[in-house]
Amino acid sequence: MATVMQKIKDIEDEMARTQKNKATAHHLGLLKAKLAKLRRELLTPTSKGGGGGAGEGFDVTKSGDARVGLVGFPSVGKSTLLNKLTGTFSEVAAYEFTTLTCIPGVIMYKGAKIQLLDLPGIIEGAKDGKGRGRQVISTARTCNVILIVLDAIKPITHKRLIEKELEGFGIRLNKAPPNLTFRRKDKGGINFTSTVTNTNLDLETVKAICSEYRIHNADVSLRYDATADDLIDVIEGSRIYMPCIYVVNKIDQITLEELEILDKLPHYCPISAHLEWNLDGLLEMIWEYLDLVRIYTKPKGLNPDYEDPVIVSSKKKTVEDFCNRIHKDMVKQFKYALVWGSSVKHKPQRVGKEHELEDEDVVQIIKKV
Ligand SMILES: Nc1nc2c(ncn2[C@@H]2O[C@H](COP(=O)(O)OP(=O)(O)OP(=O)(O)O)[C@@H](O)[C@H]2O)c(=O)[nH]1
Ligand SMILES: [Mg+2]
Repeated sequence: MATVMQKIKDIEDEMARTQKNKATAHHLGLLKAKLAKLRRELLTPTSKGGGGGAGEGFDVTKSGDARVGLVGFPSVGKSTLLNKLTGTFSEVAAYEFTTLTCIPGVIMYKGAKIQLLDLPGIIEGAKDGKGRGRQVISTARTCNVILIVLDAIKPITHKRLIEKELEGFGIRLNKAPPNLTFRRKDKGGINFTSTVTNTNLDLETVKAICSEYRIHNADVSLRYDATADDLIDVIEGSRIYMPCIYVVNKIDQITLEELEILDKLPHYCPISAHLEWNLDGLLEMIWEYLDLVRIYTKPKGLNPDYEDPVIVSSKKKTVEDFCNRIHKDMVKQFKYALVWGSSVKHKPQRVGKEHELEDEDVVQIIKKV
């Protein structure tokens, strides 16, 4: 019996053999869809073929305002970084696979409590069940930001390898969800429209992908030059779009010229964990990528509490979200709020619970009597 992993390998081999051109586009699209389906099968606990167990993460309780995970090959310095940033102890050693489980630490930054997770090193093929990779990547899926830790003296190809492992698990790095609409229908066949010129997808490819999912009637409309993978992501669903920082560690071992190149790359942060170089720069970057909003509470008749902000995500920053962070019953008693800060024109301004707050706003909640 061919295992799921064998089937994945076969398809990957076939894709590598297939020349990419207009005539093969729909066939490649079909193979990509098959691959996505097999990968999903590998992750569902009921799959027989996979090997390596279900896609369950490490059992570490979420705490604090946000979660950041350290992912990388063995011995790149993940544990060293956790120790320096959080003061938590995670064993450091020159041999590979020193860390065997998930070790959490806490960073206090700008009044926010950020949970940092040290994870075991992953190896190529992790997504297909090698080592503890699936557990590592399942845990990575629960994070708000991922730090891919790279060793400055190791080949740059390592970056792509790690990315491939995460992508195989449905994690999309530094990418917005595809701007395309996919709507199933009862009849009418496959309809394909686009507001831009498409270099990747044509009707035939779209049909091939849909047929792999046994979808025969659907409207697909694009607003940008989407790829076959983008369409598959939308059909599959359950993709996670995650901000990611490439932390290049051990820069104490490279030349200044090499460092200057690294410094220019997008999403890169060169550091030396061991010598504590640029850890402040990294913290600042983590903060930026977490995209959090600090709200100061002002009890009636008192000064705002600037020491202990309530932290909300910039995607969920209404007054209601703020109330829910404080207490689950708070909105029930909510009458209106007084807000000072950049989200309002007047000081203070009276707002309802739909009002969107901005970083460093001050809020006083007025309850119903
Ligand atoms: N030169 C240099 N060595 C470092 C630096 N950071 C870590 N190391 C060394 O790299 C080796 C591996 O460090 P760890 O922190 O254990 O690496 P890890 O990524 O946690 O490794 P695993 O747990 O095995 O996946 C140790 O010998 C560290 O002392 C650095 O900034 N510069
Ligand atoms: Mg370690």
